Amino acid sequence: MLKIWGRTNSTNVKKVLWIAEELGLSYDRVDAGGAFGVVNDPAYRAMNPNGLVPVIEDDGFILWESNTIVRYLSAKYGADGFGPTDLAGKASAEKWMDWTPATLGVGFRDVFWNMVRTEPGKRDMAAVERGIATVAKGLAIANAALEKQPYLSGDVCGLGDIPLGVIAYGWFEMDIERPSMPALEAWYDRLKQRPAYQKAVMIPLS
Ligand SMILES: N[C@@H](CCC(=O)N[C@@H](CS)C(=O)NCC(=O)O)C(=O)O
Repeated sequence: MLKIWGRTNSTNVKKVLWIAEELGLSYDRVDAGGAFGVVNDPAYRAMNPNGLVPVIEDDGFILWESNTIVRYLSAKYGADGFGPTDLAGKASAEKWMDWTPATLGVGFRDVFWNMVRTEPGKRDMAAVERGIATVAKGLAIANAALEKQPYLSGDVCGLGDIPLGVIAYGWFEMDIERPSMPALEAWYDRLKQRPAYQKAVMIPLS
């Protein structure tokens, strides 16, 4: 059976849990990372020398890097993949997978760590403000794309929606001021209707 290492509150682990739920996969999940430790155990480091979560083991095959795992599971277990299968449609969707951490990753982390994982008196609010500005600038690009199509993957939800979908939950649920982006908000509302998203992503922020 598929095995997934990673704590459920991790942005990168959520991507893997979400695709696993979308594909209806059975899996064993092992808590790892953060307060659970495990990631520095020699056996874990042998699987992932980065000491980060997530990692999967599938029929003896070990894989790390969340977006790569999402692609792998979709290709292996999705009857028609998850999202576009034609080459151009798939590439158009997948660009959002790579764009999301590259464009929003650092800014989102600064906002999230301060607002969710740091006591109010100890927050670096300058970093929060900078992070919000960076994320908002990036999200405006996604908002413009979503004015033309219902999902980042095209007409149906797919691979391209997964990384930003996970970040969107944090963005919209944190106690921060956000600029209005109607197309992005409508897309987020659509994601919230999905049982797999509800189960894997919509858990209390921690
Ligand atoms: N590029 C990696 C990043 C993985 C990563 O940074 N994971 C974080 C959690 S979101 C982590 O392992 N942090 C240390 C820990 O949880 O102990 C991926 O996408 O899988």
